[in-house]
Amino acid sequence: MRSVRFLAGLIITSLALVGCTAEEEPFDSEVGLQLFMWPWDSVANECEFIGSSGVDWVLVSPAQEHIEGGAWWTNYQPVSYQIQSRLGNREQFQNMVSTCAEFGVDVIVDVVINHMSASYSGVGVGGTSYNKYEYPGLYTQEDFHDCQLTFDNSIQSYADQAQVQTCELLGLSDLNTSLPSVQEKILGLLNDLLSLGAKGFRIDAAKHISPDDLKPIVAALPEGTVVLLEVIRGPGEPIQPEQYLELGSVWEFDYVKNMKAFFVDQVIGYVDSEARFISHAPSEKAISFVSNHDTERNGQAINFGQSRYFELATAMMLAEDYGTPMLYSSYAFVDYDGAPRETDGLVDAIDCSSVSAPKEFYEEREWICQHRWATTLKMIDFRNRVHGAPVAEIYQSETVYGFAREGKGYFITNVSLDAAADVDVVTTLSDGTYEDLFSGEAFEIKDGKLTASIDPSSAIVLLAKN
Ligand code: AAO
Repeated sequence: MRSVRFLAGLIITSLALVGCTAEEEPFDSEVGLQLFMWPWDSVANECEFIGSSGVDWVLVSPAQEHIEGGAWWTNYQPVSYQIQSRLGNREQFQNMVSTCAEFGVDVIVDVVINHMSASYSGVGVGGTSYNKYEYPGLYTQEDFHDCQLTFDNSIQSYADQAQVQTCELLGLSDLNTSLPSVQEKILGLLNDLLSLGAKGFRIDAAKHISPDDLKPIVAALPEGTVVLLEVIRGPGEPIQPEQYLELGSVWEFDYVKNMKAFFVDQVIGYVDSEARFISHAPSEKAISFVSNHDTERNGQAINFGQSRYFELATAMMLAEDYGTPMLYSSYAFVDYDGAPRETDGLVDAIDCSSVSAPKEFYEEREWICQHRWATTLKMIDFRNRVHGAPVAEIYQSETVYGFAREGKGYFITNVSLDAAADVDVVTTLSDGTYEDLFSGEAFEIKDGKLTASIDPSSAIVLLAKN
C-alpha cells in the first residue's frame, strides 16, 4: 500500500520551494530499507523481492569515487564526483535504479557533500590523483574551509556551532559550502545522480553544513526530489535536527536510543505515546529506525549480533505510527573497520535467497539479510493493513509494552530475558480466534481482551480479519 503520509513536511517544503500543487505529491512511500554496502548489481537482483515485500525505497551507500583502502568507510571519503566505487560503476548504478523502478522501488542515494578526503595524497578507486585539498577538475584549496578555531582545524567540540560547521569532521577536508561555485559543483553531482534515475538523497553529515548553505542547493533541485538529512540529535548541542526540517526529513536518533534502552536494557521509560515521542522530531518529518551503519558500531543501537532484539524492535517500529520506518540490512563485523568481502576492489555479490529468520551467531562478513526475515515481512503487511488506525489502549508493565491500532491490529511484546508475563489487555479487536503473526499460535479475544502469557523476548501480534 502506498501512503500519502511519507514526508508530508517535505511536500510542504517542495510546495514552498517549487510551487507544485498537493496533487503533484513528490514522494508517497512508506517503508524504506537501508542496504548498507550493497553493490549495485546485488541491489538490482534483490529489488524484485524487495518490491514484492512492500518496501517502497532503498537507501544505498555513497556512489562517488572514493579513496582506496580496505575499511568500509573509504566510501565516505570522496575524491571525485565520478560514479565509480567499490559498489559498482555508472552503468551498474543506472541499471540498479531502472531495475528497482520496474518493481516499484525508489533509490535514495547517500551523498557525501560536506567534505572530501583526509589523506594527503593518493589515487582514487577510479584513477583520480588527488591530495587533501586538490581534486583535479573539481576543487582546489580555496574551495575549502580553513576554520582556524582548533589546533588542527578538526572539530573538537560539538558545543561550538562554528567548529561543527566550518572545521574538519574527523580531519576530512571541509568544503566551503557557502561559496556559490561549490554549491554549483554539488548540484552537478546531485543532478547527475537524478539523471541516472535516483529519487533523492541522504545528505551525509548534514549537521556540518549550515542550513543556509543547503537551502539554495535544495531549492535548485527538481520538483519531487527527496531530501533526507543526517543530523544526529546530541544533548545540549547548538545544532539540532529541527533547524533542518524545512529542507527535508531527518533520522530521529532518539528513537534508536529508546529502542535499545527498551529491548537491551529492559528500560521502559514511557507510559503513553506523547511521552514516548516527546523529544523526537515531528512524526511526519522523521525517519524511525532501529539501527544504521554508525549506531550499530558505536554501541548506541541494537546490532546484528542481538538478532532477536533486532527482530522484535523492527516489528515494534513497523507496528507503531511514529515516523517513516527504515529497515536496515547489513553484514556481520568483528572490528569497526571491517568491510564486506571484496574481489579486486569490488564488493562481492550478495545472495539473500536462503534467509528467512534471524540466527543466533553470524560469521564475520556474513550478510544478515534482515529484510528477508519472515516476521519483518509480516509486519510490513501489518503496517499496511492498520494504516490510518490510531494507536490506542497502550499497556505497560515492568517488561511489557503493548498497544492497539484501533480496531485493526494489536501488538504486545515482553522484553524480559527469562520471565514470561501474564497479561489481560484490551485490544480493540472483535471477539474471535486470531493467529499470532509471530508464532503462528492461535489466541482468543474475548470481550475485546487478550488474556495470555507472553514468553520472554517475544511478541504477540494480531491482525483484524477484514
Ligand atoms: C575514518 C576513521 C577516522 C579518521 C577518518 C579520516 O575512522 O579515525 O579520522 O577516517 O581519515 C565514516 C566513518 C568514520 C570514517 C569516515 C571517513 O564512520 O569512522 O572516519 O567515514 O572515512 C558525527 C557526524 C556524523 C557522522 C558521525 C560518524 O555528525 O555526520 O560523526 N556520520 C556520517 C556517516 C559516517 C561517516 C561520516 C558521516 C563522514 O554516517 O559513516 O563516517 O562522511 C555526537 C554528535 C554527532 C557526531 C558524533 C561523533 O554524537 O552529536 O553529530 O556524529 O558525536 O562521535 C551520544 C550523544 C551523541 C553523540 C554520540 C557519539 O549518543 O547523544 O550526541 O553519543 O557517539
